[in-house]
Amino acid sequence: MSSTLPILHVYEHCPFCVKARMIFGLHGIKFEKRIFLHDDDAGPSAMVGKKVVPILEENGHFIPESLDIVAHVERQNTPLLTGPTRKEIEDWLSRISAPAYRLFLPRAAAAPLPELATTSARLGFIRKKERPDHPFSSLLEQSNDDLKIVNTLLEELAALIQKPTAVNGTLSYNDLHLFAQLRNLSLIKGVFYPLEVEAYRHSLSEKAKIPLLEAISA
Ligand SMILES: N[C@@H](CCC(=O)N[C@@H](CS)C(=O)NCC(=O)O)C(=O)O
Repeated sequence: MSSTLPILHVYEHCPFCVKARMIFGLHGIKFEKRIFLHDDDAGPSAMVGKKVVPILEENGHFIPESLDIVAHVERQNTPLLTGPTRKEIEDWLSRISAPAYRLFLPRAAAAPLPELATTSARLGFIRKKERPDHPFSSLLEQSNDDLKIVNTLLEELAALIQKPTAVNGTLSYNDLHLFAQLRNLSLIKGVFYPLEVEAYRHSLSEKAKIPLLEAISA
């Protein structure tokens, strides 16, 4: 019998995919998670005309764009992301983005991720993401400096978290963006989580049914 569950096509390391997965998990809606190999250009292109994830496949229709997927699920159910967003959270996310990405990228490239399960997928990922002026080796050499920045920012975040279940007290779009970033950080060893952040990331992981990446952290 063929499955009638919605299908989310994702990469495991992709923060945009985490946002799409979160909205299903938070609503308690079952879906099938399918992971493209990173060098499979044809699969996503056949669905939405370009190589991109996440893609929601539902009743023969394909929706790309994480926030369009989120809006679609919210429209079809009693909305959950009803809380206000806060500029402090958006500012915090933009400040952590560069150091977090420098730490994340070389570790993701070496991690046992399903989208990198073949040699050609992994090599393709490295070729696409590694910049000649910033080779992964130099990003790794910079890790201690970046860890200091990230750990200081996490101290600041602790003071901004209003409840472990929602950064602003009630679930909002801020929680999607924040948890997606924190989940990526969980791939990095040496990140220190103040109590408030630790409680928040575990609570969201559980509520959204998206495991952190600690088991494969480096
Ligand atoms: N605006 C899109 C961005 C999605 C995006 O950039 N996805 C990345 C993966 S994290 C992607 O598919 N990049 C193509 C690639 O890695 O080849 C969204 O929010 O869904």
